[in-house]
Amino acid sequence: MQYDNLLVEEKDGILVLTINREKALNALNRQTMLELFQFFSSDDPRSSEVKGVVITGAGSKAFVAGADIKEFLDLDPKTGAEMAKKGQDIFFMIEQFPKPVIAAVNGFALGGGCELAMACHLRVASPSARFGQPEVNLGIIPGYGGTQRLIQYIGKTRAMEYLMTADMFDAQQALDWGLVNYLVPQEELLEKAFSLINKIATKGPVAIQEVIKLVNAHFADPGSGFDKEVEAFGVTAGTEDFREGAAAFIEKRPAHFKGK
Ligand code: DAK
Repeated sequence: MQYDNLLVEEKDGILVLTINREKALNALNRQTMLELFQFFSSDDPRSSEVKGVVITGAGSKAFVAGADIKEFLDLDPKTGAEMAKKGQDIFFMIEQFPKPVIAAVNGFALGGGCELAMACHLRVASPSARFGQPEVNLGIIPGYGGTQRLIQYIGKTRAMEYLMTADMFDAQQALDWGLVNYLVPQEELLEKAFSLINKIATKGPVAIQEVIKLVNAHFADPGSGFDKEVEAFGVTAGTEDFREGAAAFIEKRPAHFKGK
């Protein structure tokens, strides 16, 4: 598939998706949001050979510096709400993607950029990463899930402060507060994301899909997570992969999973 604002490169079975609008600090305009939708709904990242997806930003300054402010000047209540719904749906699609999606945060991750990073399953950041939800500076609120996901990662006390003050926090704070999984030098960012995906790729693919669904289920409907775990356990217990994984353990050899 051809994209204007996304670069898609395959390396060792991993798709690296680069938001490619460096001059606008990779701000998410409508076209980029559409392309994210097209990418995640296409067969490319779902094909059985793909181990996972890494999302990063072009250049060394920004992951994504927000939604493209220059495109939002003509919003009214109806189009604003419609766009928030569409944007949330795209980010849900990333959050529920059946293979690991890792944000490699290489600079500013603000507004929609912070929301995009939070929709990914894991985050690795470089020392130059800066996170924030500065929407109130513009007189709006986050519309792509930021008010909800920021609480999940950094807790209500901090989320309330950063959503109201529009302040940024740095990569070390993001690590200490649990928003990012690893903080690594800029030049090792992709390598770290790749090593996480390669490790996950040695596990049972059906089990990984179920883990993603269940962790997300906790936040969508906390009361039903235990019941969903019982159901999902039944699913994984019936797979060929489980039989292979158990046999491999007993035979003291690596497992060869088929995703069945
Ligand atoms: N949108 C458009 N252009 C942007 C941009 C953005 N978010 N961020 C940066 N740019 C552009 C700048 O305008 C500048 O373009 P030129 O002037 O060169 O043409 C270029 O990128 C370089 O930026 P700066 O010159 O400002 O670079 P600095 O190093 O001085 O500053 C900065 C870097 C990241 C601190 C600064 O650029 C900045 O504060 N950027 C804006 C951050 C921000 O407020 N982001 C938006 C948050 S609001 C919605 C749902 C969600 C949202 C909106 C609507 N709906 C449902 C409708 C979400 C909104 C947000 O994300």
